[in-house]
Amino acid sequence: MIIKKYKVNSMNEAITRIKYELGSEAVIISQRKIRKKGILGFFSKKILEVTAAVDNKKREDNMNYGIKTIKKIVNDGMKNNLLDVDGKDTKAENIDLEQNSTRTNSLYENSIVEKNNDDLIKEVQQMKGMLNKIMSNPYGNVGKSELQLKLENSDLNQNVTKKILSSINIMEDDRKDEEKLKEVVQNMIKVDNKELSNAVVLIGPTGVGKTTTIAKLAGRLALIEKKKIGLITIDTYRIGAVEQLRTYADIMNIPFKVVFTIKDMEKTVQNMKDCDAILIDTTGRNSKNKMQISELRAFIDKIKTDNIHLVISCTTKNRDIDAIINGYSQLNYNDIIITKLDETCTYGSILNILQSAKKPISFVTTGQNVPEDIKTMSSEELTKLVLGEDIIC
Ligand SMILES: Nc1nc2c(ncn2[C@@H]2O[C@H](COP(=O)(O)OP(=O)(O)OP(=O)(O)O)[C@@H](O)[C@H]2O)c(=O)[nH]1
Ligand SMILES: [Mg+2]
Repeated sequence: MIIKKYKVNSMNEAITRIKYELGSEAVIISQRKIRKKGILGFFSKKILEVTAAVDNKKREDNMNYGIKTIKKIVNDGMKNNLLDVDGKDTKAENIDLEQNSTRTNSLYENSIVEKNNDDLIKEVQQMKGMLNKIMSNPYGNVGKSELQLKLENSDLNQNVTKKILSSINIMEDDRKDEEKLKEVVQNMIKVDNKELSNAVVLIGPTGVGKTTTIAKLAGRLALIEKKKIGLITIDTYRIGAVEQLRTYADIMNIPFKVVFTIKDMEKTVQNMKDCDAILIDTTGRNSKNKMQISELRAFIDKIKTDNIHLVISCTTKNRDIDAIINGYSQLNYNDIIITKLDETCTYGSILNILQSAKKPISFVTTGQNVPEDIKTMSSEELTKLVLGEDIIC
């Protein structure tokens, strides 16, 4: 037990000094007003004498607790950053600290050596090792498996990466990780190859390639598969949008109608019911604009189809994918079309999109040429793209 007296001008000053010298565990035992000693003291203002005490053992326990807490924080940080740090490599031999951390740690060491506490020294040394690892690895790559780096390099987002890695972890066979990876990714990609019939609606953000994809599909169905096709657009919003599709319709000699009002929608689809498939183009809408999405929904509800495809570009930023998928979810789309595969070299976004939407992929588009730059791909082919084993030129 340490007991100490403080002569101070106020209680505040006493508390500050006690905390600084004895620590926050110290308790005040007594306080009284006194005059300074000596003849001059008799005429001086009274001061405060505060007696405080602290239990040595408690202080030491606190310090141990503090070190354990810091160690835990460092450990957690390591786990978050490095995923599989097991603590084995954190021996004192690895210590090669940068200047700042050496200074901080030596403060700890001095007080510990004074106490002759071997356990504490060991713990601090372990902390040094761990801090050293974190500092020598600013990008957090140490401890990441090759597999994890491969997934990250393919632009797969964190959630999808975690999902893949945990699926691989619970697979109990002797195959190589690479083989397991392919199987896991392939199982995550669902493809919808059903024939296009009745009313087929394409929706999606602005500029992703809806109209071009409609023209490609029309070309494929009418010119190659020799089917009777009708074209409808409700995009009377963007200047030139109607003319864009009318041009394709004229070249392919396909009936083409423009729908201006919700009231006309049902009737126009009805009038084309002798077609094998009616392809309906829509206005590109900002997924964050609920009004625009609701307006679009009012049109689509009149079409009464379960052939709604959300068109989204492969070049969409990971962070925007979820917003688009969520924004359009109220339109109850059935499939995903991913466009502009030719504009990127990493295809992780394909899996990010499909995982976020939880819908199958129907088509991919691979360039601006109508009608040839559109195709269906198997989950095996898409897996190769996602894992960087194939590329679209
Ligand atoms: N590189 C590439 N460009 C494409 C592809 N598909 C469409 N485009 C181009 O993307 C641009 C926009 O295409 P649109 O078909 O007008 O896109 P949209 O979604 O109808 O656009 P809005 O109607 O304005 O919402 C055009 O320049 C197309 O040629 C593709 O697969 N690859
Ligand atoms: Mg368009």
